[in-house]
Amino acid sequence: MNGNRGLSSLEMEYIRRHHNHEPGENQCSSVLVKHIKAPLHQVWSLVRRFDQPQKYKPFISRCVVRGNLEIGSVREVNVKSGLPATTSTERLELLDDNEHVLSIRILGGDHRLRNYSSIMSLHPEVIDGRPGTLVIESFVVDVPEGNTKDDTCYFVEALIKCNLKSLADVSEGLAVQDCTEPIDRCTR
Ligand code: A8S
Repeated sequence: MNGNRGLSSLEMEYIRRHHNHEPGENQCSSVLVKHIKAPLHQVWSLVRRFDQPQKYKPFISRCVVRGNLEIGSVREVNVKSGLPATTSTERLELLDDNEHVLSIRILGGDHRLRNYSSIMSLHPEVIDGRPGTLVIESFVVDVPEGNTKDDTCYFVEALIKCNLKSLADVSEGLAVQDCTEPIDRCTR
């Protein structure tokens, strides 16, 4: 955990409710928070697409899901060049369209994240008087041989920050498109 620095009591309550990882001795775990100026349904429509992470994740070039999209579905993800990885195999653990929670687990791939599992939860909020979305993403992962907990957390947090920034950009773009016309139905 990041020592709960800068988290509001509401954020802490959401984390207690949805993000209860139990990191082992040789694992690291952390939570990131992002406020997005787009309504929850817009952000959720991107997050819930387990079969299309490339819609907002900037490092993913391709994704294939075998079989139907359901809990337990597995996706094969290709990573763009320039990163210390090319593929990742990931399983859908939880997809809750009522609570807006998505959880995935990494099963394998040619990267160093072993026993990685993450949870994303979305919560409606009001930002500057308009509908916005609070996104909370947490993870737990093994600390690889020869790395420290801090290094591992820093690496994963950096990737997730990029994903959340991009999620905000794409969702906010969709929210602006929604505003074209008629003007009175504009949600931003
Ligand atoms: C996610 C979160 C992460 C993805 C990481 C942390 C990854 O896709 C990238 C580089 C790696 O070294 C590991 O929700 C892996 O996507 C960009 C291939 C898993």
